[in-house]
Amino acid sequence: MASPFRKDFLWGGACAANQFEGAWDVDGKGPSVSDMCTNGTHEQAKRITTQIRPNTLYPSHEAVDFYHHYEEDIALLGEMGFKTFRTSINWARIFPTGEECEPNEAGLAFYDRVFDCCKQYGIEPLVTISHYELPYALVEKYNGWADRRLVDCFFRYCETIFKRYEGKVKYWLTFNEINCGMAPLGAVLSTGLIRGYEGPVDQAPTTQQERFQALHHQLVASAKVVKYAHDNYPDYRMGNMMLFTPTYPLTCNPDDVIANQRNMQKITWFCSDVQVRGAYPYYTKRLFEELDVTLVTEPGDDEILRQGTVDFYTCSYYVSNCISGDPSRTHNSGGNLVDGIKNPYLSASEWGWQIDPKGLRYSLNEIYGRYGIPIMVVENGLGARDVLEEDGSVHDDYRIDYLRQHIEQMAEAAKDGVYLMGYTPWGCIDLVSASTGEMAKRYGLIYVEKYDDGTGSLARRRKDSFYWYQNVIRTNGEEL
Ligand code: BGP
Repeated sequence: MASPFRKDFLWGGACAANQFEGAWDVDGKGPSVSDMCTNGTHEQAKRITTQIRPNTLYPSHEAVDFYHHYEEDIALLGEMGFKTFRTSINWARIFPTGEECEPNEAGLAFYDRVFDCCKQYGIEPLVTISHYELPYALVEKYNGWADRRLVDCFFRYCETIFKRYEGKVKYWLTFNEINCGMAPLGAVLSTGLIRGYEGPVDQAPTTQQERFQALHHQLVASAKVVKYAHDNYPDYRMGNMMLFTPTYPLTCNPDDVIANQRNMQKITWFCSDVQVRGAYPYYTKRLFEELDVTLVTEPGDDEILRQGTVDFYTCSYYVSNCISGDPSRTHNSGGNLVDGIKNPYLSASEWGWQIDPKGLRYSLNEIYGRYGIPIMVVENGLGARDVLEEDGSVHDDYRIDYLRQHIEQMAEAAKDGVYLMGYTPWGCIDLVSASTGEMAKRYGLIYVEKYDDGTGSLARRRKDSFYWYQNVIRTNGEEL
């Protein structure tokens, strides 16, 4: 049977600078928010510190050292047949404190080398401009995105990289999982509302007011740079990036249905409604009244949002959850940044993330039905413990099963008529977990010998999933 995927489907994988580059203070780079985070576990949250503490492990500092292994790593991605590679530029490598007059040439030159190397293997870079790499100096000075002045800092950073990588990069995503700024962890990693705060990353004291205000600044910044790119670089394709967690009504009780609809509006649709449609959605007024949020805006903001709509929609997809209208029901199911109630029909990963391949088909139809623009799934995958055999092999059939089931559902969505541009499963090279700081929670098709205590040779190994995915790409998804 012919592949349901487009001929130009962008098969690939995704990583983020802060989670795999390491070299956190090399060649003039400044510390980012992620560099101030210690390691943690599923049970014990990682901590953010205001200074680098002695005798403390900061997993991003070395990570898996892509900075010094990029040639070897990109060659492996090329061997798998990648058409695209999603990675981020580390803002703090380009503007170490966020406000220098001149960018850091050594940082810019590093990404030249990375993109040139991708080109050598026919791999199209897909660049996230901001993926938890806010220069920590902007937290100290401005309390992160709480301050409107970050819009200008971000704009200058974008002007710089758009100009520098013209001809090398075509696909750009503004903010990784922009909606995570509503959640406590996102208020640390994404919006940086933590001036002076030292403690567990899930307990930083922020209010809804502060979080939505910071989000407004990011939404304005995103729209400004999208418009700027459209005006100055007509070849550029600009995307948003959402954490997409579909939630279902726990039962067919209309109270559950309404509660779920409202939850979806707030968590899952709110930011993309702005980024795709160019205005705050109709339900904003009531939502803000209920959350006691009053936005401070500037004249012209509406115009900026209207003019800066994205060309394509992207999201991460890992889990689904259930929502009840009964406030006494406790949320007992996890996920990346958002939680909910367990779904009795689904199993979960060791980290409590519910596995729901059909939810992906459902989600893609919902997104396409709402917006009608091309969609790319830019994160998906199974965080699991792997066993490295003595002969260097890793038999990760559980990961192959997970990916196969999700690709099958993407194929169904494509047959349903959804315009799917591509698929980049998360952490194609093992890397540091964003939520826990662990190495043991691995997503990769490529194993890296690096462990939770910070030790390891950093040697790269091909997992079984590496060969499986190579064949998926070769057959454009016909052989799963
Ligand atoms: C998303 C982030 C990634 C990534 C992934 C997996 O929320 O965009 O940065 O890490 O989730 O999450 P984790 O690393 O916590 O398992």
